[in-house]
Amino acid sequence: MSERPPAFDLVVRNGRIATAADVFACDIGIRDGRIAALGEGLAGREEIDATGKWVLPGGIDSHVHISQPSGEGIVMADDFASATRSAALGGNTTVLPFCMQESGTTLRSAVSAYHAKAEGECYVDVSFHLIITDPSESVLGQELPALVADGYPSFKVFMTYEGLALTDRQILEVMEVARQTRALVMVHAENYDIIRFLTDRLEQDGRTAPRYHAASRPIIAEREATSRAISLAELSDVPLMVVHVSNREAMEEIRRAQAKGLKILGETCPQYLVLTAADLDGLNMEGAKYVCSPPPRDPASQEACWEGLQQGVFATFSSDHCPFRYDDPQGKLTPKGRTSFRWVPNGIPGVGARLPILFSEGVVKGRIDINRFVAVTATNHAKVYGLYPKKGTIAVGADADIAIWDPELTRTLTHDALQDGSDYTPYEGMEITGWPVLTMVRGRVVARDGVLTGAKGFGQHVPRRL
Ligand code: DUC
Ligand code: ZN
Ligand code: ZN
Repeated sequence: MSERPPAFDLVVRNGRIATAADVFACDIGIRDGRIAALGEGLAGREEIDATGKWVLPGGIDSHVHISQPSGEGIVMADDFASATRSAALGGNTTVLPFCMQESGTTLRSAVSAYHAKAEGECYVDVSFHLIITDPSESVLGQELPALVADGYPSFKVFMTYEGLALTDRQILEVMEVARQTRALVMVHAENYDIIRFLTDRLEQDGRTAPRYHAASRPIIAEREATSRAISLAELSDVPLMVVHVSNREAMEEIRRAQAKGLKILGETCPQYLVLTAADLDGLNMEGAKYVCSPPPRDPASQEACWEGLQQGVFATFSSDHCPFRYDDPQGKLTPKGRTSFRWVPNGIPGVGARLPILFSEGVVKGRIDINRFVAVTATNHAKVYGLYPKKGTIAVGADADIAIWDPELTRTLTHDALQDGSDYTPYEGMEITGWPVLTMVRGRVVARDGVLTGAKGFGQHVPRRL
Protein backbone atom coordinates (compact mmCIF):
# COMPACT_ATOMS: atom_id res chain seq x y z
CA MET A 1 0.00 0.00 0.00
CA SER A 2 1.45 3.43 -0.94
CA GLU A 3 1.68 6.17 1.69
CA ARG A 4 -0.62 9.15 1.31
CA PRO A 5 1.28 12.23 0.02
CA PRO A 6 1.65 15.07 2.51
CA ALA A 7 -1.33 17.39 2.47
CA PHE A 8 0.68 20.61 2.14
CA ASP A 9 3.48 22.05 0.04
CA LEU A 10 5.09 23.48 3.15
CA VAL A 11 4.44 23.39 6.87
CA VAL A 12 5.82 25.81 9.47
CA ARG A 13 5.95 23.81 12.67
CA ASN A 14 6.30 24.48 16.37
CA GLY A 15 6.24 28.25 16.24
CA ARG A 16 4.48 30.73 18.45
CA ILE A 17 2.16 32.67 16.17
CA ALA A 18 1.05 36.23 16.85
CA THR A 19 -1.58 38.18 14.96
CA ALA A 20 -2.84 41.65 15.80
CA ALA A 21 -5.29 40.03 18.21
CA ASP A 22 -3.98 36.67 19.42
CA VAL A 23 -1.03 34.54 20.37
CA PHE A 24 -1.28 30.80 19.78
CA ALA A 25 0.86 27.76 19.05
CA CYS A 26 0.13 25.60 16.02
CA ASP A 27 1.46 24.47 12.66
CA ILE A 28 0.75 26.41 9.47
CA GLY A 29 -0.07 24.39 6.38
CA ILE A 30 0.68 26.15 3.11
CA ARG A 31 -0.62 25.16 -0.29
CA ASP A 32 -0.34 27.06 -3.59
CA GLY A 33 1.12 30.09 -1.82
CA ARG A 34 -1.71 30.48 0.63
CA ILE A 35 -2.36 29.42 4.20
CA ALA A 36 -4.54 26.34 3.86
CA ALA A 37 -4.71 25.18 7.48
CA LEU A 38 -3.81 26.05 11.04
CA GLY A 39 -3.64 22.97 13.21
CA GLU A 40 -1.60 20.38 14.99
CA GLY A 41 0.50 17.61 13.48
CA LEU A 42 0.33 18.94 9.91
CA ALA A 43 2.59 17.28 7.36
CA GLY A 44 4.15 18.89 4.31
CA ARG A 45 6.53 18.05 1.49
CA GLU A 46 8.83 20.58 3.11
CA GLU A 47 8.91 21.69 6.72
CA ILE A 48 10.38 24.61 8.59
CA ASP A 49 10.96 24.21 12.31
CA ALA A 50 10.16 27.42 14.16
CA THR A 51 10.80 26.16 17.69
CA GLY A 52 11.58 29.06 20.01
CA LYS A 53 10.68 31.65 17.37
CA TRP A 54 7.85 34.07 16.74
CA VAL A 55 5.87 33.42 13.57
CA LEU A 56 4.37 36.72 12.45
CA PRO A 57 2.61 38.13 9.41
CA GLY A 58 5.24 39.48 7.03
CA GLY A 59 5.81 43.18 7.42
CA ILE A 60 3.95 45.58 5.15
CA ASP A 61 5.69 48.90 4.66
CA SER A 62 3.05 51.23 3.29
CA HIS A 63 5.34 54.22 2.83
CA VAL A 64 8.43 53.79 0.68
CA HIS A 65 9.89 55.76 -2.21
CA ILE A 66 11.66 53.82 -4.93
CA SER A 67 13.23 55.15 -8.14
CA GLN A 68 11.52 58.50 -7.74
CA PRO A 69 12.99 61.50 -9.59
CA SER A 70 14.33 63.83 -6.89
CA GLY A 71 15.61 66.96 -8.57
CA GLU A 72 18.25 67.85 -11.10
CA GLY A 73 21.42 65.82 -10.72
CA ILE A 74 20.03 63.77 -7.82
CA VAL A 75 19.47 60.04 -8.08
CA MET A 76 17.55 57.94 -5.58
CA ALA A 77 19.77 55.18 -4.23
CA ASP A 78 17.34 52.32 -4.70
CA ASP A 79 15.71 50.72 -7.67
CA PHE A 80 12.99 48.13 -7.21
CA ALA A 81 15.47 45.26 -6.98
CA SER A 82 17.63 46.78 -4.25
CA ALA A 83 14.76 48.23 -2.23
CA THR A 84 12.72 45.03 -2.21
CA ARG A 85 15.87 42.98 -1.48
CA SER A 86 16.44 45.05 1.65
CA ALA A 87 12.73 44.82 2.49
CA ALA A 88 12.85 41.01 2.32
CA LEU A 89 15.95 40.80 4.54
CA GLY A 90 14.18 43.06 7.03
CA GLY A 91 11.14 40.81 7.39
CA ASN A 92 8.82 42.52 4.90
CA THR A 93 6.63 40.77 2.37
CA THR A 94 4.86 43.74 0.75
CA VAL A 95 5.85 47.36 0.17
CA LEU A 96 3.75 50.26 -1.05
CA PRO A 97 5.78 52.77 -3.07
CA PHE A 98 4.48 55.81 -4.91
CA CYS A 99 3.87 56.58 -8.58
CA MET A 100 4.63 60.28 -8.71
CA GLN A 101 2.99 62.44 -11.32
CA GLU A 102 5.56 64.77 -12.84
CA SER A 103 4.49 68.19 -13.94
CA GLY A 104 3.01 68.28 -17.41
CA THR A 105 2.45 64.54 -17.51
CA THR A 106 -0.59 62.40 -16.90
CA LEU A 107 -1.12 60.22 -13.88
CA ARG A 108 -1.65 57.22 -16.11
CA SER A 109 1.76 57.70 -17.70
CA ALA A 110 3.31 57.85 -14.21
CA VAL A 111 1.64 54.57 -13.31
CA SER A 112 2.88 52.92 -16.51
CA ALA A 113 6.40 54.24 -15.93
CA TYR A 114 6.62 52.85 -12.37
CA HIS A 115 5.22 49.50 -13.46
CA ALA A 116 7.91 49.36 -16.13
CA LYS A 117 10.57 50.09 -13.49
CA ALA A 118 9.21 47.40 -11.15
CA GLU A 119 8.42 44.70 -13.69
CA GLY A 120 10.62 41.65 -13.20
CA GLU A 121 12.67 43.36 -10.47
CA CYS A 122 10.90 42.76 -7.16
CA TYR A 123 11.69 40.26 -4.42
CA VAL A 124 8.55 41.02 -2.40
CA ASP A 125 5.05 42.05 -3.43
CA VAL A 126 4.39 45.65 -4.34
CA SER A 127 1.30 47.83 -4.50
CA PHE A 128 1.37 51.44 -5.64
CA HIS A 129 -0.02 54.66 -4.20
CA LEU A 130 -0.20 57.77 -6.37
CA ILE A 131 1.30 61.21 -5.73
CA ILE A 132 -0.80 63.99 -7.23
CA THR A 133 1.14 67.12 -8.11
CA ASP A 134 -1.12 68.56 -10.80
CA PRO A 135 -4.82 68.07 -10.09
CA SER A 136 -5.95 69.24 -13.51
CA GLU A 137 -9.49 68.84 -14.76
CA SER A 138 -8.62 65.65 -16.59
CA VAL A 139 -6.78 64.20 -13.59
CA LEU A 140 -9.70 64.89 -11.28
CA GLY A 141 -12.47 64.11 -13.72
CA GLN A 142 -11.13 61.10 -15.54
CA GLU A 143 -7.73 59.77 -14.53
CA LEU A 144 -8.18 59.52 -10.78
CA PRO A 145 -11.58 57.78 -10.82
CA ALA A 146 -10.31 55.33 -13.45
CA LEU A 147 -7.13 54.60 -11.50
CA VAL A 148 -9.02 54.08 -8.23
CA ALA A 149 -11.20 51.55 -10.07
CA ASP A 150 -8.07 49.88 -11.44
CA GLY A 151 -6.65 49.21 -7.96
CA TYR A 152 -4.86 52.42 -6.92
CA PRO A 153 -7.21 53.74 -4.21
CA SER A 154 -4.76 55.88 -2.20
CA PHE A 155 -2.97 59.08 -3.10
CA LYS A 156 -0.59 61.43 -1.40
CA VAL A 157 -0.76 65.20 -1.59
CA PHE A 158 1.91 67.62 -0.40
CA MET A 159 1.31 70.87 1.49
CA THR A 160 4.92 71.92 0.96
CA TYR A 161 7.77 71.69 -1.63
CA GLU A 162 8.32 73.59 -4.83
CA GLY A 163 6.51 71.88 -7.67
CA LEU A 164 4.68 69.48 -5.38
CA ALA A 165 2.64 71.61 -2.96
CA LEU A 166 -1.09 71.87 -3.60
CA THR A 167 -3.19 74.81 -2.46
CA ASP A 168 -5.97 74.21 0.05
CA ARG A 169 -8.47 74.52 -2.79
CA GLN A 170 -6.64 71.88 -4.83
CA ILE A 171 -6.56 69.56 -1.82
CA LEU A 172 -10.31 70.06 -1.44
CA GLU A 173 -10.76 69.13 -5.09
CA VAL A 174 -8.72 65.96 -4.61
CA MET A 175 -10.68 65.12 -1.47
CA GLU A 176 -13.93 65.51 -3.36
CA VAL A 177 -12.80 62.84 -5.81
CA ALA A 178 -11.68 60.67 -2.90
CA ARG A 179 -15.16 60.91 -1.36
CA GLN A 180 -16.86 60.04 -4.64
CA THR A 181 -14.56 57.10 -5.35
CA ARG A 182 -14.06 55.92 -1.73
CA ALA A 183 -10.32 56.47 -1.91
CA LEU A 184 -7.90 57.48 0.85
CA VAL A 185 -5.95 60.74 0.80
CA MET A 186 -2.51 60.74 2.44
CA VAL A 187 -1.03 64.09 3.36
CA HIS A 188 2.45 65.49 3.90
CA ALA A 189 1.51 68.18 6.42
CA GLU A 190 4.01 71.02 6.80
CA ASN A 191 3.28 74.72 6.28
CA TYR A 192 5.02 75.74 3.06
CA ASP A 193 5.17 79.47 3.76
CA ILE A 194 6.64 79.03 7.23
CA ILE A 195 9.36 76.81 5.76
CA ARG A 196 10.09 79.18 2.86
CA PHE A 197 10.22 82.17 5.18
CA LEU A 198 12.52 80.50 7.72
CA THR A 199 14.76 79.00 5.04
CA ASP A 200 15.31 82.44 3.48
CA ARG A 201 16.05 83.99 6.88
CA LEU A 202 18.47 81.21 7.88
CA GLU A 203 20.33 81.52 4.59
CA GLN A 204 20.51 85.31 4.94
CA ASP A 205 22.14 84.77 8.34
CA GLY A 206 24.64 82.35 6.84
CA ARG A 207 23.12 79.39 8.63
CA THR A 208 23.36 76.89 5.82
CA ALA A 209 24.74 73.70 7.41
CA PRO A 210 22.55 70.58 7.41
CA ARG A 211 21.57 71.16 11.04
CA TYR A 212 19.52 74.21 9.97
CA HIS A 213 17.24 71.93 8.02
CA ALA A 214 15.62 71.10 11.36
CA ALA A 215 15.36 74.77 12.34
CA SER A 216 13.67 75.59 9.04
CA ARG A 217 10.83 73.13 9.67
CA PRO A 218 9.72 73.61 13.29
CA ILE A 219 6.98 71.68 15.04
CA ILE A 220 4.60 74.65 14.61
CA ALA A 221 4.80 74.23 10.82
CA GLU A 222 3.81 70.58 11.11
CA ARG A 223 1.12 71.16 13.74
CA GLU A 224 -0.54 73.97 11.77
CA ALA A 225 -0.62 72.00 8.52
CA THR A 226 -1.86 68.89 10.29
CA SER A 227 -4.71 70.86 11.82
CA ARG A 228 -5.54 72.45 8.45
CA ALA A 229 -5.46 69.13 6.61
CA ILE A 230 -7.79 67.64 9.20
CA SER A 231 -10.17 70.59 8.77
CA LEU A 232 -10.18 70.10 5.01
CA ALA A 233 -10.93 66.39 5.46
CA GLU A 234 -13.71 67.17 7.93
CA LEU A 235 -15.26 69.62 5.50
CA SER A 236 -14.97 67.08 2.69
CA ASP A 237 -16.19 64.22 4.84
CA VAL A 238 -13.33 61.93 3.83
CA PRO A 239 -10.88 59.77 5.73
CA LEU A 240 -7.35 61.14 5.83
CA MET A 241 -3.99 59.55 6.60
CA VAL A 242 -1.45 61.98 8.06
CA VAL A 243 1.89 60.40 7.22
CA HIS A 244 5.25 60.68 8.99
CA VAL A 245 4.08 62.39 12.20
CA SER A 246 7.08 63.50 14.25
CA ASN A 247 5.91 65.13 17.48
CA ARG A 248 3.31 65.56 20.21
CA GLU A 249 1.51 68.62 18.87
CA ALA A 250 0.71 67.00 15.53
CA MET A 251 -0.13 63.71 17.25
CA GLU A 252 -2.55 65.49 19.58
CA GLU A 253 -4.30 67.15 16.62
CA ILE A 254 -4.94 63.67 15.23
CA ARG A 255 -6.05 62.32 18.60
CA ARG A 256 -8.51 65.20 19.03
CA ALA A 257 -9.97 64.60 15.58
CA GLN A 258 -10.34 60.90 16.31
CA ALA A 259 -12.08 61.69 19.61
CA LYS A 260 -14.56 63.82 17.63
CA GLY A 261 -15.36 60.79 15.52
CA LEU A 262 -13.49 61.89 12.40
CA LYS A 263 -11.80 59.20 10.35
CA ILE A 264 -8.30 60.62 10.71
CA LEU A 265 -5.44 58.14 10.67
CA GLY A 266 -1.83 58.68 11.62
CA GLU A 267 1.53 57.16 10.78
CA THR A 268 4.91 57.48 12.45
CA CYS A 269 8.35 56.18 11.45
CA PRO A 270 11.59 54.91 13.05
CA GLN A 271 13.38 58.24 12.66
CA TYR A 272 10.88 59.85 15.05
CA LEU A 273 11.43 57.16 17.70
CA VAL A 274 15.21 56.88 17.73
CA LEU A 275 16.74 59.98 16.08
CA THR A 276 16.68 63.61 17.17
CA ALA A 277 17.61 66.95 15.60
CA ALA A 278 20.97 66.60 17.37
CA ASP A 279 21.85 63.92 14.83
CA LEU A 280 21.91 66.67 12.19
CA ASP A 281 24.68 68.46 14.10
CA GLY A 282 27.48 66.27 12.71
CA LEU A 283 30.65 68.00 11.60
CA ASN A 284 31.20 68.89 7.96
CA MET A 285 28.28 67.39 6.02
CA GLU A 286 27.67 64.36 8.26
CA GLY A 287 24.36 65.85 9.37
CA ALA A 288 23.07 65.44 5.80
CA LYS A 289 22.70 61.73 6.53
CA TYR A 290 19.73 62.61 8.74
CA VAL A 291 18.03 65.22 6.56
CA CYS A 292 14.42 64.15 6.13
CA SER A 293 11.07 65.84 6.50
CA PRO A 294 9.60 66.38 8.95
CA PRO A 295 12.96 66.38 10.71
CA PRO A 296 13.68 64.24 13.76
CA ARG A 297 12.85 66.35 16.87
CA ASP A 298 13.78 65.78 20.53
CA PRO A 299 13.38 63.17 23.29
CA ALA A 300 9.96 64.53 24.31
CA SER A 301 8.75 64.13 20.72
CA GLN A 302 10.10 60.58 20.65
CA GLU A 303 8.06 59.83 23.78
CA ALA A 304 4.95 61.30 22.13
CA CYS A 305 5.43 59.11 19.07
CA TRP A 306 5.73 56.04 21.28
CA GLU A 307 2.54 57.11 23.03
CA GLY A 308 0.80 57.46 19.67
CA LEU A 309 1.77 53.89 18.81
CA GLN A 310 0.86 52.50 22.23
CA GLN A 311 -2.53 54.19 22.36
CA GLY A 312 -3.60 53.57 18.77
CA VAL A 313 -3.46 57.18 17.59
CA PHE A 314 -1.07 55.93 14.92
CA ALA A 315 -2.46 53.06 12.91
CA THR A 316 0.74 52.41 11.03
CA PHE A 317 4.49 52.43 11.54
CA SER A 318 6.26 52.83 8.18
CA SER A 319 9.82 53.53 7.15
CA ASP A 320 9.30 56.47 4.76
CA HIS A 321 12.26 54.84 3.01
CA CYS A 322 13.59 57.58 0.73
CA PRO A 323 17.21 56.66 0.15
CA PHE A 324 20.10 58.70 -1.18
CA ARG A 325 23.73 57.75 -1.09
CA TYR A 326 25.80 59.88 1.30
CA ASP A 327 29.22 59.97 -0.31
CA ASP A 328 27.98 60.78 -3.77
CA PRO A 329 27.57 64.02 -5.75
CA GLN A 330 24.22 62.63 -6.95
CA GLY A 331 23.16 62.05 -3.35
CA LYS A 332 23.54 63.83 -0.02
CA LEU A 333 26.87 65.39 -1.06
CA THR A 334 25.47 67.11 -4.11
CA PRO A 335 27.61 70.24 -4.70
CA LYS A 336 24.61 72.53 -4.22
CA GLY A 337 23.87 70.89 -0.88
CA ARG A 338 27.20 72.20 0.40
CA THR A 339 25.93 75.73 -0.24
CA SER A 340 22.75 75.25 1.78
CA PHE A 341 20.65 72.62 3.57
CA ARG A 342 17.88 73.71 1.17
CA TRP A 343 19.48 71.60 -1.56
CA VAL A 344 20.35 68.48 0.42
CA PRO A 345 18.19 65.63 -0.90
CA ASN A 346 15.39 65.08 1.54
CA GLY A 347 14.92 61.56 2.86
CA ILE A 348 16.65 58.65 4.56
CA PRO A 349 16.75 54.89 4.04
CA GLY A 350 14.86 52.60 6.41
CA VAL A 351 12.96 49.80 4.69
CA GLY A 352 15.30 47.10 6.01
CA ALA A 353 15.79 48.58 9.48
CA ARG A 354 12.17 49.49 10.33
CA LEU A 355 11.05 46.17 11.81
CA PRO A 356 14.18 45.24 13.80
CA ILE A 357 14.20 48.73 15.35
CA LEU A 358 10.57 48.50 16.45
CA PHE A 359 10.93 44.92 17.65
CA SER A 360 14.00 45.74 19.72
CA GLU A 361 13.03 49.17 21.03
CA GLY A 362 9.33 48.35 21.28
CA VAL A 363 8.66 44.68 22.02
CA VAL A 364 11.94 43.70 23.72
CA LYS A 365 12.02 46.86 25.85
CA GLY A 366 8.36 46.41 26.83
CA ARG A 367 6.97 49.56 25.24
CA ILE A 368 4.50 47.63 23.04
CA ASP A 369 3.33 44.05 23.07
CA ILE A 370 3.69 41.61 20.20
CA ASN A 371 0.08 42.12 19.05
CA ARG A 372 0.56 45.87 18.76
CA PHE A 373 3.80 45.21 16.87
CA VAL A 374 1.93 43.07 14.34
CA ALA A 375 -0.89 45.60 14.08
CA VAL A 376 1.28 48.64 13.36
CA THR A 377 3.76 46.83 11.10
CA ALA A 378 1.42 44.64 9.05
CA THR A 379 -2.28 44.20 9.81
CA ASN A 380 -3.28 47.85 9.99
CA HIS A 381 -1.40 48.63 6.77
CA ALA A 382 -3.42 45.90 5.03
CA LYS A 383 -6.70 47.13 6.52
CA VAL A 384 -6.12 50.82 5.90
CA TYR A 385 -4.95 50.41 2.31
CA GLY A 386 -7.21 47.61 1.10
CA LEU A 387 -5.01 44.52 1.19
CA TYR A 388 -6.80 42.73 4.04
CA PRO A 389 -7.39 39.79 4.56
CA LYS A 390 -5.29 38.64 1.61
CA LYS A 391 -2.31 40.21 3.36
CA GLY A 392 -1.42 41.35 6.88
CA THR A 393 -2.51 38.38 8.96
CA ILE A 394 -2.07 34.67 9.56
CA ALA A 395 -5.39 33.06 8.75
CA VAL A 396 -6.73 30.34 6.50
CA GLY A 397 -7.10 31.78 3.00
CA ALA A 398 -4.54 34.55 3.43
CA ASP A 399 -1.38 34.68 1.33
CA ALA A 400 1.43 32.80 3.08
CA ASP A 401 3.35 36.02 3.79
CA ILE A 402 5.23 35.18 6.96
CA ALA A 403 8.26 36.37 8.90
CA ILE A 404 9.91 34.16 11.48
CA TRP A 405 11.66 36.10 14.24
CA ASP A 406 14.34 35.01 16.67
CA PRO A 407 13.48 37.15 19.70
CA GLU A 408 16.85 36.57 21.32
CA LEU A 409 19.25 37.13 18.47
CA THR A 410 21.34 40.21 19.29
CA ARG A 411 23.36 42.05 16.69
CA THR A 412 24.70 45.48 15.96
CA LEU A 413 22.83 47.15 13.13
CA THR A 414 25.17 47.89 10.24
CA HIS A 415 24.53 49.09 6.73
CA ASP A 416 26.16 45.97 5.26
CA ALA A 417 23.40 43.72 6.56
CA LEU A 418 20.62 45.83 5.10
CA GLN A 419 21.75 45.47 1.47
CA ASP A 420 19.87 48.47 0.13
CA GLY A 421 21.31 50.73 -2.55
CA SER A 422 22.50 53.43 -0.19
CA ASP A 423 25.98 53.61 1.34
CA TYR A 424 24.96 54.22 4.96
CA THR A 425 22.20 53.74 7.47
CA PRO A 426 21.17 56.50 9.87
CA TYR A 427 20.81 53.73 12.45
CA GLU A 428 24.41 52.45 12.21
CA GLY A 429 25.64 50.96 15.48
CA MET A 430 22.29 50.43 17.20
CA GLU A 431 22.25 47.30 19.35
CA ILE A 432 19.23 45.30 18.21
CA THR A 433 17.71 42.31 19.96
CA GLY A 434 15.27 40.31 17.82
CA TRP A 435 15.82 39.74 14.10
CA PRO A 436 13.78 38.22 11.32
CA VAL A 437 15.53 34.96 10.43
CA LEU A 438 13.21 33.92 7.62
CA THR A 439 10.90 35.83 5.29
CA MET A 440 8.36 34.04 3.13
CA VAL A 441 6.29 35.61 0.35
CA ARG A 442 3.33 33.55 -0.84
CA GLY A 443 4.91 30.39 0.53
CA ARG A 444 8.33 31.00 -0.98
CA VAL A 445 11.32 31.67 1.28
CA VAL A 446 12.85 34.91 0.02
CA ALA A 447 15.35 35.55 2.83
CA ARG A 448 16.91 33.28 5.42
CA ASP A 449 19.50 34.03 8.11
CA GLY A 450 20.46 37.29 6.50
CA VAL A 451 20.86 35.77 3.03
CA LEU A 452 18.61 36.59 0.13
CA THR A 453 17.10 33.38 -1.27
CA GLY A 454 14.27 34.79 -3.36
CA ALA A 455 14.20 35.35 -7.07
CA LYS A 456 14.12 38.75 -8.68
CA GLY A 457 10.74 39.10 -10.32
CA PHE A 458 8.90 36.81 -7.92
CA GLY A 459 7.35 39.87 -6.27
CA GLN A 460 4.06 40.80 -7.90
CA HIS A 461 1.95 43.92 -8.12
CA VAL A 462 -1.14 43.67 -5.96
CA PRO A 463 -4.11 45.81 -6.97
CA ARG A 464 -6.16 47.13 -4.06
CA ARG A 465 -9.72 48.14 -3.25
CA LEU A 466 -10.96 50.04 -0.22
N1 DUC B 1 8.20 63.20 2.37
C1 DUC B 1 8.17 61.90 2.31
O1 DUC B 1 7.15 61.30 2.52
N2 DUC B 1 9.29 61.25 2.02
C2 DUC B 1 10.52 61.85 1.80
C3 DUC B 1 10.51 63.28 1.75
C4 DUC B 1 9.26 63.90 2.15
O2 DUC B 1 9.19 65.09 2.29
ZN1 ZN C 1 6.19 63.40 2.90
ZN1 ZN D 1 7.65 59.62 2.11
